[in-house]
Amino acid sequence: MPVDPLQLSKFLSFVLRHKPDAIGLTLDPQGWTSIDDLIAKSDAAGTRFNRADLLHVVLTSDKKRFSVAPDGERIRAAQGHSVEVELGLPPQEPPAILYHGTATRFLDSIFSEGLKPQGRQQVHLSADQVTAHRVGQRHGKAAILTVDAHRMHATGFKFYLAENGVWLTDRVPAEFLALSSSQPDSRDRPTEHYQ
Ligand code: HQG
Repeated sequence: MPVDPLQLSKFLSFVLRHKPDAIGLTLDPQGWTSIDDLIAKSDAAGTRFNRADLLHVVLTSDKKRFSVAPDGERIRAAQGHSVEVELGLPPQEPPAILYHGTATRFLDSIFSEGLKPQGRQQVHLSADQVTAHRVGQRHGKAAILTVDAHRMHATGFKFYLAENGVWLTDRVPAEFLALSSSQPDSRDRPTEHYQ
């Protein structure tokens, strides 16, 4: 039976970000795992796909969720982990303003506690509002927050750019947050990659 790329992508997110042990897989400290091992262990657990199916998902993933190492032998999720990983990304100077999409019902808590990684390893930010809006909509009525990344960086906070264009930081104190007044429009193109 042909492999459904969406189902395979969801399965890969599950094992490479959250529950590698569900199929007996081990990630190295940077989150990489052997492609051969992944295929074999998935098969043993009842999810059958081959290398071509996997590479198809890697190449066509709308958000470039997965990265293949230069040696072609290993794969990891680019970001979004709840398991502890050290992606080994170098700290980078961020754009002056970054965006975070959330749901309106979280705003009171966010403005009192700041942005926290919650179930993930880091807070996820985007360079454009369209992406932030889409991320926020996953949780309910979307609200877009602006993050004064310039001032955070100048204060000593570290920022990392994941392989798929998502910006990561450990937390965002409330003093660096503001509610964005503008709605995303068609001139604000997403920076994420599309098929
Ligand atoms: C919120 C998707 C209350 C935060 C996306 C968010 C992204 C707080 C939720 C990636 C809070 C966590 C990550 C506080 C943060 N009080 N709520 N103090 N601090 N929150 O899913 O950023 O499609 O873990 O605003 O595109 O929504 O899976 O994080 O609403 O890149 O590839 O707590 O996941 O990528 O939700 O999404 P999440 P996220 P994929």
